[in-house]
Amino acid sequence: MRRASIVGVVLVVAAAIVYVLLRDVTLYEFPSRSEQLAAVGKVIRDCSVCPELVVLPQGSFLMGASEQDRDIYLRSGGSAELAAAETPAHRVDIAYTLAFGRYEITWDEYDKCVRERECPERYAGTWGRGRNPAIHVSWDDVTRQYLPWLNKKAGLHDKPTSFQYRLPTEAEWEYAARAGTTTAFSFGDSIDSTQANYDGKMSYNNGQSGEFRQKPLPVGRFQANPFGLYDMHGNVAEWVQDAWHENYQGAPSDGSAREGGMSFMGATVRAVRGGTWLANPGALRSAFRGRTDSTTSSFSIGFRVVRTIPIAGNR
Ligand SMILES: [Ca+2]
Repeated sequence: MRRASIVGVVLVVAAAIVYVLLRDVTLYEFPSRSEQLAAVGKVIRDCSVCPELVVLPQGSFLMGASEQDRDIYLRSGGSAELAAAETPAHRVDIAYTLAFGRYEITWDEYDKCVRERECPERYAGTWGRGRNPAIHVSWDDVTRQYLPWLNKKAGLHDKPTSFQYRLPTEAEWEYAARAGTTTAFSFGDSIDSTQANYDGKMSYNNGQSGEFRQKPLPVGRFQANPFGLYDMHGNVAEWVQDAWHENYQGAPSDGSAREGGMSFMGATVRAVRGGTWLANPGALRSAFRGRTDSTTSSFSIGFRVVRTIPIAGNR
């Protein structure tokens, strides 16, 4: 009896150690398709200063607004010009495994790069740092400084670029925000201020009006979406890789980013997604597209990171 309980304790401790190790060990690739399927929904972290990532399922989805989504948006006072940017809706296949940032990158995470003098110091406003999302960080700051630093910390800098941390593409971002849903938001066609951080005084599609908090909130305050991701709707809008294009004519269907596009004062205009803590509810829709140039430092724009995990021999 006694020996059995000692063996039991040893097994539990061993399992706990394996769990902790796995959580903090970079998963360069899945040994097989079955291990990749088993990992869907798991949270991984590649190093002590690395953000948590959620392993997403592969799949395909309709990118852009459905007719119903657009009708409700326009009826709710949405802009016809912005609605046109969400068309034509088109099928996108995400036929690879994405590990997607569980939260917006926080000040705690960003400032570790600043302390090592690899990222520029950025202003947090009067709202504090800690678990609040990092803001005033430009697309250029993210891609030229934070991501190279993070890849070095995770030991990914000398791996093939297909392993490395990067911004999500616009298609990947919408796939992650929808999380298998086709409604305006991952929780349905209306929204209230218990579900996300935005200008909750404004109602949408007969939803309740509520609180306008007038500031970014620490990440993870609201319920996660069906993929286990937090704050895809609201809090801070999020940089994506893609250059801005007026609509989805000619958009790729394989999840890749679009480059080219327009520039402003010599800087490429990039898409930002998800709406902000001071946005109207229509701007939090999964289909909604914002834009600004890559040098913009805004109190309402942050970011999250992703990386692809290939299956061995299948990069
Ligand atoms: Ca967000």
